[in-house]
Amino acid sequence: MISLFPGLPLIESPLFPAVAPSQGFTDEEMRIAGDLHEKGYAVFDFPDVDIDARIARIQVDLGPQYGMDLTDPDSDKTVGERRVQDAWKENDDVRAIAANQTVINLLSKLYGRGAFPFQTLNFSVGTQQDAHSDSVHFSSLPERFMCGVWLAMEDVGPDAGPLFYYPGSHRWPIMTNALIGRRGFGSDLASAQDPYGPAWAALCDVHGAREEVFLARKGQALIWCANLLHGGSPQNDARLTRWSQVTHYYFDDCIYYTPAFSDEAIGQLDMRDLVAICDGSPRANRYLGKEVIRQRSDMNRGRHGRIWRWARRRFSKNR
Ligand SMILES: O=C(O)CCC(=O)C(=O)O
Ligand SMILES: [Fe+2]
Repeated sequence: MISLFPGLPLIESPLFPAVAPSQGFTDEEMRIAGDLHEKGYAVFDFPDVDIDARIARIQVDLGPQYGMDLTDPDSDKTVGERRVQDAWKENDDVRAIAANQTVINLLSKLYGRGAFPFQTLNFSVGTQQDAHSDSVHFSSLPERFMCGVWLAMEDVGPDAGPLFYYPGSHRWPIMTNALIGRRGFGSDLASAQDPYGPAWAALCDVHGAREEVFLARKGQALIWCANLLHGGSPQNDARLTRWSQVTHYYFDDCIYYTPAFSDEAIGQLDMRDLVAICDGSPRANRYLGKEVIRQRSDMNRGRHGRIWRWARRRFSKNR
């Protein structure tokens, strides 16, 4: 029966309740799968016996990049850089967390396709990011084959800007340019998520959605589905750190692209050139088993096209 909808992740399939019992899940895997299906997120203990040592090394290694004064407990920790993107390229521990084989195996089982990590973000403090779903930044065709795994690298209290989310929002319409009536391909928006903000707020209103926060314990992790609405709560106490790592995963045999800068209906896709963190190899865009070759003209245009990449290297320090 599962083969009826190979274009949907197992945990997001309407057939999930009928097919889940025959997937060979352990009790813990079944709990995680059920939470993802129902609520769009699931919490688990990060499966790495060396996690404390890794966290300590990451804090020492990445610490200077954030420009905070860690020697003074009363100093403002929010002054400098809040995030370091793709530290996996230089830092073995960030890479080991992203490429954790137990997590990759779990995600592959939950989604029904091979998972691979493609991006890391390391935060020293809360992001205070507005509610958004990651699917406007990175999505797949077929859609929903993307997820984030957020790891608490210290205990996170209510004043440190904890992660928040709206349980069940993964089932709301996926935000696209078509939905809000905007052209995206080749546009030069400063923010990929701002144009969708009022539409997400309206959905929260009509659903009477209640925000939940994740007061995480160090070493706990949370998987969020591609379309779960989430963000970072306000950081009430600027003296606090909120060390955390997010790893974003895609799944095999998909087109990987940025919806905010695409117009799907007319075939203008801002496709990504990906490298899988777990083996360092490129992952081509594929659709139903066949590689999708981009048109030469499209390779130059779009947010991830050659012209944009050149301009970004030339004019910007860190985007
Ligand atoms: O850590 C947070 O506050 C949110 C991070 C986030 O939204 C993301 O990495 O996609
Ligand atoms: Fe996000």
